[in-house]
Amino acid sequence: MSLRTLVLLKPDAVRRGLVGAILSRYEAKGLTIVAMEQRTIDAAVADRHYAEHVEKAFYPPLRDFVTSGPLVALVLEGDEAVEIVRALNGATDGRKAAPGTIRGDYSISNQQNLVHGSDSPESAEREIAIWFPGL
Ligand code: 3AN
Repeated sequence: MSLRTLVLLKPDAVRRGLVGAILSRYEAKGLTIVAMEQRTIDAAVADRHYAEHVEKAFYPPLRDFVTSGPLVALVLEGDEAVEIVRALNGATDGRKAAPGTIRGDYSISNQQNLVHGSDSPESAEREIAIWFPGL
C-alpha cells in the first residue's frame, strides 16, 4: 500500500543551503515528491501544525524558529513513507541522532533539527490537510 507523509525542511535547512542535500536522501531512498512548496508561515499555521506541543515550555521558541524564515513543505509518497522518513530523519535531538541520519549528520540541536516528518499515518493525514488542502 502506498502511503503519504508530510515533511518540513525547516528554516535552518533553507538558511544553511541543505535543501538539495536533504531532498536527495529522500529521493535516493525511493520516495516520490507529490507536492512541494517553499513558504514562510505565520504563528497561526505553526500553532495548527504543532497543536500537540502548543502548551509545552519549549514551544514559544520553537514557534519563533519555524516562523523565522522560509521553509520547504513537501508530501512524500511510498510504501511505509511515514516510518521511512522518521528513520532517515533520525532522533529528535541532533546531538544524539545516529550518524547516517539527516539530523545525525547535519544537526547538533534539539530545536534546529532541520526536518519534520509526520509521526503516524493519522498525523500525516492531519498535517497534509493543513499544508496542502485538497491534495
Ligand atoms: P520530532 O520532530 O522528532 O517528531 P517532536 O514531535 O517530539 O519531535 O517535537 C517536535 C519539535 O519540537 C522537534 N522537531 C523539535 O524542533 C522541538 N522539540 C521537541 N522536544 C524539544 C525539547 N525538549 N526542546 C526543544 N525543542 C524540542
